[in-house]
Amino acid sequence: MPDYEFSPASGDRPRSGISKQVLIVLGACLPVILALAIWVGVLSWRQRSMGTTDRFSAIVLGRCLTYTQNVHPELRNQDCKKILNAFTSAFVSKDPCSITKEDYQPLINLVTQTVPCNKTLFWSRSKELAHQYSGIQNEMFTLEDTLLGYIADDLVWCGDPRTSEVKEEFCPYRNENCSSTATSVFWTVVSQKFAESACGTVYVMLNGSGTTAFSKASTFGSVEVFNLHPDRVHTLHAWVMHDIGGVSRDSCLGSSIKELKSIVNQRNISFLCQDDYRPARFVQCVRRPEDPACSTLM
Ligand code: DN4
Repeated sequence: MPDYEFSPASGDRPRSGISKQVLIVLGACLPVILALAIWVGVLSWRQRSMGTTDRFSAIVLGRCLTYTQNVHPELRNQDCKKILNAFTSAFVSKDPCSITKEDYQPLINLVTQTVPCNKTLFWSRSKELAHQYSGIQNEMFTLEDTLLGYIADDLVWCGDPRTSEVKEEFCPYRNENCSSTATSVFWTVVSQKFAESACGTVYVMLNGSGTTAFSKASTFGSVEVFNLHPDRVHTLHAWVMHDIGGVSRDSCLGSSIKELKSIVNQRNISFLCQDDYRPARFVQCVRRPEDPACSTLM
């Protein structure tokens, strides 16, 4: 009998020394395996449990009114109820993994907003700083400083073919089984439109403290760069920012920026790059004025 077989006569205990060792090792590993299983379970539950943001419709309508009445009163004639209806109609009662760009077209067609030339600011892995910067330099526009980006920023939403309700407890996460979601298609569509309408010199804030400052897989690298119109955009100017007190993993001299330059130049657009653009550095230093990197800034 092979030594891994169990004998009823010996009370179903393994007969050999190797089997005992295996059992001991398994016994020792069991708590670790259990802890890992619980951790993975909690993570996937948290991912799956991210549902449509509570009071989604009220938030979108409120943001739309704030934006069109107070932030950019030149857009006061936009009809926020229509915008909300077009937004929700794009995804309610639909499978969240089968939403198409066309579903959002009625919403896109409703909103006409022009960003002045030389004032478009893209970002990748640097959302917080880009928004702080555009909040101060308020003639600069990130996507989230335009009406469509503003109403949706940081919200989650999805529908369900079985109901006409906006509210849905679980919105699927983007993964191999759901390559695009109601939210991701929206950001792709509005990012594309934002890039298409840019003109003059456009800017992008990148993060040189992450693994790579530029990634072809990001929305900036896969959608926005390829939807700039070379007849309207003559220069892309990149600012590679590094966290104050953080590491510098990539810079204007790195290979990811060389790749970006090559993509941009192939599209007949000039490319400039600047590490730690000074005005944005000042914004970073507001939080950490005592840091040596900030005391030498003046
Ligand atoms: P990023 O910093 O890599 O991503 C920014 C955020 O967008 C993260 O929360 C990403 O989630 C999420 N995101 C990115 N791509 C997608 C996608 N295809 N579907 C769903 N979520 C996505 O920077 P990025 O270069 O990917 O995107 C930033 C640029 O695209 C900016 O220039 C914006 O104009 C525009 N954009 C803005 C937003 C937003 O305001 C979202 C997407 C794109 P994860 O990949 O970390 O899970 O939220």
